[in-house]
Amino acid sequence: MSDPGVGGGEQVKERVRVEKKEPPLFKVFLLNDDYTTMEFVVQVLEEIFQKSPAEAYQIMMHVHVNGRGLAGIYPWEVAETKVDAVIASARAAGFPLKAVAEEA
Ligand code: TYC
Repeated sequence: MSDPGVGGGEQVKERVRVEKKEPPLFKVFLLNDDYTTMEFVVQVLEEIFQKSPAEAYQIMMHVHVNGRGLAGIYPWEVAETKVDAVIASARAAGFPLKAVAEEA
Protein backbone atom coordinates (compact mmCIF):
# COMPACT_ATOMS: atom_id res chain seq x y z
CA MET A 1 0.00 0.00 0.00
CA SER A 2 1.35 3.43 -0.86
CA ASP A 3 1.36 6.22 1.70
CA PRO A 4 -0.76 9.13 0.45
CA GLY A 5 1.62 11.49 2.28
CA VAL A 6 1.30 15.24 2.16
CA GLY A 7 1.41 17.09 -1.09
CA GLY A 8 2.44 15.05 -4.07
CA GLY A 9 -0.86 15.92 -5.75
CA GLU A 10 -2.85 13.10 -4.12
CA GLN A 11 -6.25 13.83 -2.57
CA VAL A 12 -6.36 13.21 1.18
CA LYS A 13 -9.71 12.23 2.65
CA GLU A 14 -10.40 14.94 5.19
CA ARG A 15 -13.96 14.19 6.21
CA VAL A 16 -14.94 11.38 8.49
CA ARG A 17 -18.24 9.63 7.81
CA VAL A 18 -21.09 11.23 9.75
CA GLU A 19 -23.58 8.50 8.95
CA LYS A 20 -26.09 8.27 11.81
CA LYS A 21 -26.73 4.69 12.92
CA GLU A 22 -30.26 3.97 14.07
CA PRO A 23 -30.39 2.17 17.44
CA PRO A 24 -31.38 -1.50 17.18
CA LEU A 25 -35.07 -2.19 17.77
CA PHE A 26 -36.58 -4.93 19.90
CA LYS A 27 -39.92 -6.68 19.56
CA VAL A 28 -41.81 -7.24 22.81
CA PHE A 29 -43.97 -10.38 22.78
CA LEU A 30 -46.59 -11.50 25.28
CA LEU A 31 -46.69 -15.25 25.93
CA ASN A 32 -49.79 -17.34 26.50
CA ASP A 33 -50.48 -19.27 29.70
CA ASP A 34 -53.50 -21.03 31.18
CA TYR A 35 -54.02 -18.85 34.24
CA THR A 36 -53.81 -15.15 33.39
CA THR A 37 -57.28 -13.83 32.63
CA MET A 38 -58.10 -12.39 29.23
CA GLU A 39 -59.29 -9.20 30.91
CA PHE A 40 -55.93 -8.71 32.61
CA VAL A 41 -53.99 -9.17 29.35
CA VAL A 42 -56.25 -6.64 27.61
CA GLN A 43 -55.65 -4.21 30.49
CA VAL A 44 -51.85 -4.69 30.21
CA LEU A 45 -51.97 -4.03 26.47
CA GLU A 46 -53.99 -0.86 26.99
CA GLU A 47 -52.05 0.51 29.95
CA ILE A 48 -48.46 -0.53 29.22
CA PHE A 49 -48.50 -0.68 25.42
CA GLN A 50 -51.04 2.12 24.78
CA LYS A 51 -53.26 -0.06 22.58
CA SER A 52 -56.88 0.81 21.90
CA PRO A 53 -59.44 -1.54 23.51
CA ALA A 54 -60.17 -3.16 20.11
CA GLU A 55 -56.50 -3.66 19.25
CA ALA A 56 -55.71 -4.92 22.76
CA TYR A 57 -58.49 -7.53 22.49
CA GLN A 58 -57.25 -8.60 19.04
CA ILE A 59 -53.63 -9.02 20.24
CA MET A 60 -54.76 -10.88 23.38
CA MET A 61 -56.81 -13.33 21.28
CA HIS A 62 -53.85 -13.79 18.91
CA VAL A 63 -51.66 -14.72 21.89
CA HIS A 64 -54.35 -17.01 23.30
CA VAL A 65 -54.66 -18.91 19.98
CA ASN A 66 -51.06 -18.81 18.71
CA GLY A 67 -48.98 -18.89 21.89
CA ARG A 68 -47.41 -15.47 21.57
CA GLY A 69 -48.08 -12.12 20.01
CA LEU A 70 -46.40 -8.83 19.28
CA ALA A 71 -47.20 -6.06 21.74
CA GLY A 72 -44.80 -3.43 20.37
CA ILE A 73 -41.39 -2.57 18.88
CA TYR A 74 -39.02 -0.27 20.77
CA PRO A 75 -35.37 0.67 21.36
CA TRP A 76 -33.75 -1.64 23.94
CA GLU A 77 -34.23 0.50 27.07
CA VAL A 78 -37.93 1.01 26.36
CA ALA A 79 -38.49 -2.68 25.47
CA GLU A 80 -36.75 -3.79 28.68
CA THR A 81 -38.86 -1.36 30.75
CA LYS A 82 -42.09 -2.63 29.14
CA VAL A 83 -41.14 -6.26 29.86
CA ASP A 84 -40.34 -5.38 33.50
CA ALA A 85 -43.63 -3.46 33.82
CA VAL A 86 -45.64 -6.43 32.49
CA ILE A 87 -43.93 -8.86 34.87
CA ALA A 88 -44.28 -6.54 37.90
CA SER A 89 -47.95 -5.82 37.18
CA ALA A 90 -48.76 -9.51 36.58
CA ARG A 91 -46.96 -10.73 39.71
CA ALA A 92 -48.68 -8.04 41.82
CA ALA A 93 -52.02 -9.34 40.52
CA GLY A 94 -51.01 -12.98 41.07
CA PHE A 95 -50.76 -13.97 37.39
CA PRO A 96 -47.90 -15.84 35.66
CA LEU A 97 -48.09 -13.72 32.47
CA LYS A 98 -44.71 -13.47 30.70
CA ALA A 99 -43.27 -11.00 28.20
CA VAL A 100 -39.99 -11.25 26.28
CA ALA A 101 -37.95 -8.89 24.10
CA GLU A 102 -36.19 -10.07 20.93
CA GLU A 103 -34.06 -8.09 18.51
CA ALA A 104 -36.28 -7.06 15.61
N1 TYC B 1 -54.97 -18.24 27.82
C1 TYC B 1 -55.50 -17.33 28.82
C2 TYC B 1 -56.88 -17.81 29.26
O1 TYC B 1 -57.50 -18.64 28.60
C3 TYC B 1 -55.59 -15.91 28.29
C4 TYC B 1 -54.28 -15.31 27.97
C5 TYC B 1 -54.10 -14.58 26.78
C6 TYC B 1 -53.18 -15.44 28.84
C7 TYC B 1 -52.89 -14.00 26.46
C8 TYC B 1 -51.95 -14.85 28.52
O2 TYC B 1 -50.63 -13.52 27.05
C9 TYC B 1 -51.81 -14.14 27.35
N2 TYC B 1 -57.37 -17.29 30.38
